[in-house]
Amino acid sequence: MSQKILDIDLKSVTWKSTRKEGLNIEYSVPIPRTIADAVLQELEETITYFTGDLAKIKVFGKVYSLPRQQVAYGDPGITYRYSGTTVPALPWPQSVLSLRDFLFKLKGIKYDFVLINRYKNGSDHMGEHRDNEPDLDLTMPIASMSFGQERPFVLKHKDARKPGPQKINILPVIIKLEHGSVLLMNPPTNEIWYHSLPTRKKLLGPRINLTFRKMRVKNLMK
Ligand SMILES: O=C(O)CCC(=O)C(=O)O
Repeated sequence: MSQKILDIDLKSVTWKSTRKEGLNIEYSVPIPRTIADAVLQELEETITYFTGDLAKIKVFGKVYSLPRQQVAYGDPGITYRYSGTTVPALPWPQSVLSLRDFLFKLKGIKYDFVLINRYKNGSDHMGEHRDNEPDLDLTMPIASMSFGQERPFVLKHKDARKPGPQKINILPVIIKLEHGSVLLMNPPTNEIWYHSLPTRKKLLGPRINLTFRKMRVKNLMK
C-alpha cells in the first residue's frame, strides 16, 4: 500500500523556502490526503517502538521516559548517538523503505537512517535540540516527513536562547507541519538553529514524524 506513494506525480510539487541568519529550510506538502491517510494507517499497523532503556533519555545525568515513542531504522551496521543514548538502526520495514524511495525520487538523496517519533496526542512532545551530532553527515539536508495531527514546529537561533545581555533578538520561525508534508533542513540550519515540537494539549490526534538522515561514512561498521 505505501508503495502508492511512488506513483505521485512530482511535476506539480511546490516548495516554500525560508532563509535567514543560517536558517535554510524548504517546506512542501507533496503527498495527497488519501495517500497520506493510507501511509499513516500502514505505519500505525506495522511500526513497533523501542521499549526499556531505548525508550529513556538522560538529561543532566537524570534518566526520564521519553515523552513520545521512538524507533530507528537504517542500513546494516548503523548506530546513532545522541543525548547519552546509542540507538541501533533496525532493518528497514517495507512501509518505511517506500518513504525513503519517495524522498530519493523527490530530491535525489538516498538516506541511510531514519528516526521515527510517534506522538499519541498533543501532550507528547520533543524538547529543543540541534541535530548536529558527529555521526551525521552535516553537508546533507535532514528530511522530516509528517503524518497525522498537524503540529507547530519551532526553530530558534542559538544566540536567541542565551540568557541576559548576550541574547540576540532573532525571532523564532514556526512552521505548521501538515499531514503529508516534507520539511528539508538544509545545512547549516542544524548547526545554528535549535528545533522543538512543543506540547499542545488541545491537539488530540496522533502524529508520526520520520526524520531521514545521512550518516558519515566512518559510522558504518562494516
Ligand atoms: O516530530 C518532529 O517534527 C520533530 C522531530 C525531531 O526534531 C527530530 O527527529 O529530531
